[in-house]
Amino acid sequence: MNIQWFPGHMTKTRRQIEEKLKLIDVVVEILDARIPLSSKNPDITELTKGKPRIVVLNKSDLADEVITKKWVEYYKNAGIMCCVADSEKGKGVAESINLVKQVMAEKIAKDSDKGMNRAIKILVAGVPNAGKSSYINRLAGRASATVGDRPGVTRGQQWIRLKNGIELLDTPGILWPKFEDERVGEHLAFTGAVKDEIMDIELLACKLAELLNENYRELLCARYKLENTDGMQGYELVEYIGKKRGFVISGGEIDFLRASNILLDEFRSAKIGRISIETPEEA
Ligand SMILES: Nc1nc2c(ncn2[C@@H]2O[C@H](COP(=O)(O)OP(=O)(O)OP(=O)(O)O)[C@@H](O)[C@H]2O)c(=O)[nH]1
Ligand SMILES: [Mg+2]
Repeated sequence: MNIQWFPGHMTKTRRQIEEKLKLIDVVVEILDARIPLSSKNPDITELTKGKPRIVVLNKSDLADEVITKKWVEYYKNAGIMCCVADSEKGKGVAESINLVKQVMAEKIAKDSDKGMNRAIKILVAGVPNAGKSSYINRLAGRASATVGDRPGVTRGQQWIRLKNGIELLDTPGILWPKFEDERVGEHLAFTGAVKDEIMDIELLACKLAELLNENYRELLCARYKLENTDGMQGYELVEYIGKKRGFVISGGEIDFLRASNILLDEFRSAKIGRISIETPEEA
């Protein structure tokens, strides 16, 4: 799929992160728990090299619990601090701050020896729509940052100060100029990290349908009352979904775009079920 996903403002955000880096103590990278591989931005890793880092597996309420547990194990084995969060309900966000304090413990102790009480400054980074602003709002206990269910909501950087003195820098979501593997772009698009306007929604839905039929067939069939989907191609599945939902246009044809949008929407909101697209075995 040939997509233009890297608008100019992302270059600007990268530069702004670079400029602020000197101030930053810890990086909290917000990943989408359904796609921890694809939502890990290699540019952010490179940009923040040398800074202590914590990974937040956000939107865990939408992901497959069994697979999320495997991811936690994976990060633990890799020596990466990680926690599981649902920033919409506020689950796991406090735990992430405990991890921040843990990685900062030595510095905090040194500061306190010198009689200093410096605020910890956290860079909150991640791909568009991962839930960065929601995470910050949950920690702040107020709607300080604008949130929206589409990518590209946050447009500028903003410091938000918590009651305990910790300061968080909210940043616009960024992608990177080239996806090495085209599946990365697809997985980001499934979850809504790439603007739908630039995607071929029908093709995207076909790819998702095939993937679900392979890994979550029971959920897919139960949701759309499908039968015998073994070996079906993506377009056959989407058409079948459209037929079952009665999305018929003039001449008895199936409204393929409508069925495509429904499938994507219902995957994104976990109406089909809690689904993870990527497992640690692929890492
Ligand atoms: N179910 C669920 N939804 C979430 C979670 N975190 C955020 N959301 C929703 O995801 C959407 C995007 O959230 P934002 O906080 O705006 O995401 P962002 O990373 O700041 O996005 P940009 O600023 O566009 O890069 C919103 O509709 C949120 O309500 C979560 O843990 N679970
Ligand atoms: Mg935001």
